[in-house]
Amino acid sequence: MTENRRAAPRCAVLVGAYTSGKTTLLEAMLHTAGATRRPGSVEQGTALGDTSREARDRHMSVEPNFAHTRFLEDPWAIIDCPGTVELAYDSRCALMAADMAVVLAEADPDKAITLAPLFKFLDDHAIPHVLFINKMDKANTPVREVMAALQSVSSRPLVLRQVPIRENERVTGYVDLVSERAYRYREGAPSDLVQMPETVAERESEAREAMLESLADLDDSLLTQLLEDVVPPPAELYSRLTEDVRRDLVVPVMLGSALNDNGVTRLWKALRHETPEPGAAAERLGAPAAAGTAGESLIASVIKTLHLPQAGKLSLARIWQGALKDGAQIAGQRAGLYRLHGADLSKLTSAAAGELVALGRVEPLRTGDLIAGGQRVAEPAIAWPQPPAPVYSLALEPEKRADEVKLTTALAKLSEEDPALIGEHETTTGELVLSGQGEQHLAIALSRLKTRFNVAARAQTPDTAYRESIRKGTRKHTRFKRQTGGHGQFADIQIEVAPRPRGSGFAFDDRIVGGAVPRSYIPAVEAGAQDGLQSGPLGFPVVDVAVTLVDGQYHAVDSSEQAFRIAGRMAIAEALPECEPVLLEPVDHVTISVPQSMTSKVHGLIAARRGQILGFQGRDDWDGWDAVEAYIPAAELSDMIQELRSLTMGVGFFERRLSHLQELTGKLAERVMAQQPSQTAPANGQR
Ligand SMILES: Nc1nc2c(ncn2[C@@H]2O[C@H](COP(=O)(O)OP(=O)(O)O)[C@@H](O)[C@H]2O)c(=O)[nH]1
Ligand SMILES: [Mg+2]
Repeated sequence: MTENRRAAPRCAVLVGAYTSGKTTLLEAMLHTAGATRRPGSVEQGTALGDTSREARDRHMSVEPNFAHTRFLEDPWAIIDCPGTVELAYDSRCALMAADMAVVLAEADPDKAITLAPLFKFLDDHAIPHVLFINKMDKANTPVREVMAALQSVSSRPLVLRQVPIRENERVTGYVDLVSERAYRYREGAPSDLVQMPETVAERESEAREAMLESLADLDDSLLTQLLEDVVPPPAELYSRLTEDVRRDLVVPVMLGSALNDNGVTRLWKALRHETPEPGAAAERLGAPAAAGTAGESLIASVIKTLHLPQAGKLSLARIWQGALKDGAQIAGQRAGLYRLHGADLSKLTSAAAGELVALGRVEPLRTGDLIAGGQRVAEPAIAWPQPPAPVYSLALEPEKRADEVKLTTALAKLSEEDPALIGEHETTTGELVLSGQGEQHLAIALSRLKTRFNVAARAQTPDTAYRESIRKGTRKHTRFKRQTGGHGQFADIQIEVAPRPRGSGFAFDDRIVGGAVPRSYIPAVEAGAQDGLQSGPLGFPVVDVAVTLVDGQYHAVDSSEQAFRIAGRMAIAEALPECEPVLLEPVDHVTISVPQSMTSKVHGLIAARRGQILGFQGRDDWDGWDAVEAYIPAAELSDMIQELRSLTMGVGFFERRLSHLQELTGKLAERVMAQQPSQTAPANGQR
């Protein structure tokens, strides 16, 4: 790197488990880079990030925090992502446009598994990343053990770059394995170069050996040198590392304490050398292909959408090519140009390739959009990752009836901000159902509805879409007759009702001969039957029933379509109670994904929820993970994600789709019916 080069702004994204110290590391990075005089504190609420009401209430990041700074003249954007699994999609969108990810871990082998989904995502997309083992100030597990646990969940080799120096059980510094220099940590200040302590020498040479072997696995000339006992010069090692990291072939591992600024300058330097130019991320997103022949036209990717009370809609976008001026036309609209830094939104006049900017009020833009030449690319060559399948839902109702429309509009904005949130009117139950990644995810959404959109909503477990059917058939003769003033109403029908196979739906037929019921009235009987099936004797829609009109009578003056429709409905209402009604519950086909060591726990979970295991097998796209398939009643799925996560350290997840309806009898059925408020009125009460 030449010193006079004007570097394009690069983007590092901080990810990792919840409470591993990402937001604290962002503070330490800004402080170390000289952007702040003293680091803010998560504990004291003085950090740059986590300023929203929802973040403060929960003492955790609930949305990405954006920051901009310079380190040794190079411009950087840093995105600090929320760590909870329920908000993982935000991190994934940020990672898509990252030049480098910094994965935070704690020095705790038991927590390593929580990083498995993140490592898989990074490696599936070949996103360069470094691992920062944080909280070394209170770590007492040997780094070797932590490394082994982390390696078991990473498909790429982890290369330890530092070994800790311990004095009296405390980590007081580190040895850099490339330069073989020892440093002593100082609180809130750069480390001091010191003499390498005797006690660490053996561990140092062993770890250095391991590092060299990992690098030699990827490079023949290095391998030859090692075999010939030639000591490769640091410059060569640095350049090998840089190359391998940029291609996501190895993952360097660094140690530190974000809280005390320890190891943070070292991390910055690694980022400075090893982070590729923005072109690599642009390539990953298919940006050059979108450029076509237009060499200098604007290309950018939208990584996050926000709706802020004052600013309105903001699309956070990374520019890959071209320059962007305030007021430029994007997707047919005039885009305001801003920079979002913490909670501060400042106006920009122009921005260049590499920058992370906020575009104001461009309504058509969505997260994941590729913009080329001022237009959205309709079908980008490289697809943006889909939001995860919803695993938890709540039925919402505005506290004030008049807020119905306001609630739907606000939900639409929330799903624009976070596509992992889905608000939908459920046709089967008539409820407005909000679905997402878990209790916390939805609680945050409900809070935002109130604080940002001023709509209060009540939430409850959504209704299960129960149905009912019949076990045997019957024949019914029904006469509808009424004399009201002038001419009356008259319809007389005989129907046969019979059960049909499960899943085959409703069927109607007639065996009318000799015009006992005129042809023109027969469809009215069918419509009436369907009316009657809307709600059966148990209070639920009736399915899988055959109705046959077998005979009837009419009156030349008093009969009408309406009269036959009413008769059809009455006949069904009278017939069904004689047909052994039976409750049906929806059963979903569920695929649960978990690390193989946890598969047996999942079997227990399925059994406890009246599920039926169909089988399990290793996931072909994920080493060490199983996919367990089962039929599980939908009613048992409403809170399953909580239990699954508590059994699997948060990493298990599932996908579901409605499979079929199945009979529900006994106590469970009684309970469902007792809770059903809209029991049908008796048949003759329907007039
Ligand atoms: N001892 C110690 N605590 C830390 C360190 N970094 C962060 N913490 C604490 O860990 C907690 C979670 O930190 P935070 O930055 O919010 O984690 P995040 O969820 O990853 O953003 C806070 O109480 C921090 O003060 C560290 O290096 N050492
Ligand atoms: Mg945080």
